[in-house]
Amino acid sequence: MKRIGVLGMPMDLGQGRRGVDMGPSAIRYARLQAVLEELGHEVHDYGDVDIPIAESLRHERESGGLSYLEPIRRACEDAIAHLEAMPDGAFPILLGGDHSVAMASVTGASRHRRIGVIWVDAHADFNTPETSPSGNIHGMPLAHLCGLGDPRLVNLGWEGAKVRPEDVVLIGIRSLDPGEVRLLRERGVTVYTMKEVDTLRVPAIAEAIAGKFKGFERVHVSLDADVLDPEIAPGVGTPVPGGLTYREAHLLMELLCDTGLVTSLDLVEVNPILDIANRTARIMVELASSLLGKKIY
Ligand code: 5AB
Ligand code: MN
Ligand code: MN
Ligand code: MN
Repeated sequence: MKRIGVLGMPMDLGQGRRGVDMGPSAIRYARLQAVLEELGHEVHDYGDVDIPIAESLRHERESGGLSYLEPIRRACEDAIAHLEAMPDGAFPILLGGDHSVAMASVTGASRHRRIGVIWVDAHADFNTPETSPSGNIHGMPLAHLCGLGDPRLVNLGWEGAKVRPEDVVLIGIRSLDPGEVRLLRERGVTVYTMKEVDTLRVPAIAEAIAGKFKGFERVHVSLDADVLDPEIAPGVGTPVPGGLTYREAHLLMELLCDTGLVTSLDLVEVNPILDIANRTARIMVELASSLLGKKIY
């Protein structure tokens, strides 16, 4: 039994297509709390962080090539404070929102500790302001967490990197920008693209991750809905064909659960405007339940 703390960040400032700000509602409507309580967990929902809507911020859009940097920074600082106020030993679930919210969750999880990060995504989100083709901050959180990029984002919470690049594992990758490829190689991040998912298969990847993070006090899973194949998860802003199947995604969560290592989770990038009858939010809730101990038998 875990004490789970849910926090929402209804924010779409980090990406070009509107709508992921409705992700926290969609995930709650998909019965996140009830599903986790049925597994025997104690769940406390702390509500949402206050986040301004894009329409009220038009004058803040441009800040040196980074769209909405200041409001995103403020929202993350606010979320970090909420996460730090959760009781010791709680298992935080952060509901996005665009993926820039992970700058808050990983920061919250990493204080004074070496942390492993498992980034489950079609994209690496490893752009810096210099390499980004879009200026959208949701394509940059992981680089900033590793200490690369704009100091205003690198120094969220406290000064400096929050995770070592060699303690980061990416899974499901199938869309990278040229600058990301260079940075990921240079920094020694472990990358399982869809090619490795197809050839090694999920069990071998999960086993390698369990070995890599053995003995870590904290391991964070950041789950971007667009890692799933768009056929099963249409409600995402940046769909890329050829993603994880329904069973591959569940198996990954089931095997990560078996490692007993995971201590926090993000559910991000669900876009209800583009979804079909909340299907994508429902799958994200199911995946959370697999990660948090759902057993068939
Ligand atoms: B997501 C792109 N690499 O930087 C960029 O959905 C897409 O959080 C980023 O993974 C996708 O704009 C960010 C082209
Ligand atoms: Mn992402
Ligand atoms: Mn993505
Ligand atoms: Mn996305």
